[in-house]
Amino acid sequence: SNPNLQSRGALVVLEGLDRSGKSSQCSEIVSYLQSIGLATELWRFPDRDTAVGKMISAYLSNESNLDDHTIHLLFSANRWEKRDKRSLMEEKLKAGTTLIVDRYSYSGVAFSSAKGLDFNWCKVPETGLLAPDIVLYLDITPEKAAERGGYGGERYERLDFQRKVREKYQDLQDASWKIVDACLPMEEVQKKLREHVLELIKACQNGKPFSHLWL
Ligand code: FDM
Ligand code: MG
Repeated sequence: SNPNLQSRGALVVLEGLDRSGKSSQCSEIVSYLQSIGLATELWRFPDRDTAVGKMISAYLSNESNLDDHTIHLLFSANRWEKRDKRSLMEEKLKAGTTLIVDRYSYSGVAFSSAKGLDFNWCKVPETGLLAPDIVLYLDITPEKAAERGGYGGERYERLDFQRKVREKYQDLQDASWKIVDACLPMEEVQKKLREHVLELIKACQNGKPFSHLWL
């Protein structure tokens, strides 16, 4: 049989600035898909529970300092380590589970290049990871995002820096991206995301082939 025509789950990535509503919308989509009987899991990067994730977490909370290149590679390693022994991500998808992923390689490139690291250098360690079937970008200006109760105390949660990140996100957009206005009422954002995801899940059930970064 043609392996390209195997039914599988969808790899859905949500991206956006801090306070764009990503995490809430991720949980919402997961509950919705599960409620209509679709096998779905919520993933997020960084995954702070792994050994590498703990180093990332210490860095983000300013408990440790690392060279910009070093932390960039740790974020990337945190995605690669999900392939320990076997590709957990691909296995889940092949088993028919849809993965809703809160941040992925695009955050990796956008945040590190916003610090001044070379954009193409930032992309290299992500090469060969599974490409998402869709990137749902929750678009918001950093000013509007800041109005939503402000940022927490983590590194990167500053208006001037978020402005740079938004520009880098714009340079990363490709055909797999859907831009959703994050300032619409929450129910409308929710509705748009659900529509995109349901259409995609159908395509994946019909054997949409996998692809890898960078498309
Ligand atoms: N971040 C996230 C990066 O700098 N690189 C990455 O590869 C990823 C996945 O980590 F400021 C940044 C983005 C954000 C911070 O993310 C922590 P959460 O979603 O706020 O936990
Ligand atoms: Mg954050």
